[in-house]
Amino acid sequence: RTSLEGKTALVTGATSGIGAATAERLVGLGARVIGTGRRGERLEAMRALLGEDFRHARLDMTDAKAIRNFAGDLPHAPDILINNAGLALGLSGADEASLEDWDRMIDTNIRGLVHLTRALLPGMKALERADIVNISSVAGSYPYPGANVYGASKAFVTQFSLNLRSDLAGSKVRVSSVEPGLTETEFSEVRFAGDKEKAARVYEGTDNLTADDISLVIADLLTLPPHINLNRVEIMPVSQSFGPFRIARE
Ligand code: NDP
Ligand code: 8X3
Repeated sequence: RTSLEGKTALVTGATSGIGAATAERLVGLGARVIGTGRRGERLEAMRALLGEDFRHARLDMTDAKAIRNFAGDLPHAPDILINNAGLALGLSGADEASLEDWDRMIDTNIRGLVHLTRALLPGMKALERADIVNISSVAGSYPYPGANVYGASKAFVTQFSLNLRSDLAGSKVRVSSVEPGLTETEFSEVRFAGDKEKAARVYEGTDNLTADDISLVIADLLTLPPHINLNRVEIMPVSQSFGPFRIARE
């Protein structure tokens, strides 16, 4: 295992769920973490919890100019970039879904992620070694009803990760697509517009994954010997598996 001591990690969406758990774990492993998100009070709470190894900046991933300024103001490129900020909005069929929701998922999960990555990539490539971990989803590989644009945005994240590997051939930058399944966070609360009861039902009786579980996998891949690149890591709780094809009959 390699050490994260002295490394700087940028974690987007560090105010909740997988991002918050990852920030905490990486600080625990000796990294200095810069956490971002829109909710300033959550970032302050993370700072109070994690101390001076956690620095933070408010950053809305749908704001291209803010991303450019944020990346330009960093004193140096991070050794580790965890592209985690993202969301699903709604579970309606594609003929009924809100275009506004679709735009916001595209702007956050795709546009924001590629803008930040593009801004940081030259600096990261110049480092002796660096890591990019993109949080995709099982929804990027397997279709399910109502996943329409969310799932497609995650398919983009996975393929972008693999294409980054192609473009970074010969460099020391590793890139991984981490693809979690059912993980209890604020994800479903956001998807169902704040309906906590509906969100809780998603996880009821499932022995689901937790944000901490995903942070464990992320820490694992970051501390593997530097010549090992996990291209894709798909993770499900044992309670989750695959359904049959749906066949409509006359
Ligand atoms: P949470 O809702 O708990 O966390 C989402 C994080 O993303 C928050 O920190 C939020 O910060 C941030 N975020 C959302 N929109 C924006 C924005 N416009 N600008 C900046 N930050 C933003 O959910 P998860 O922890 O579950 O989600 C993290 C990632 O994991 C997402 O990409 C999600 O798609 C993915 N994922 C989740 C799974 C699950 O089952 N939970 C499974 C597979 C993948 P803030 O609101 O403060 O801006
Ligand atoms: C989140 C997992 O299955 O709810 O990406 O789409 S799922």
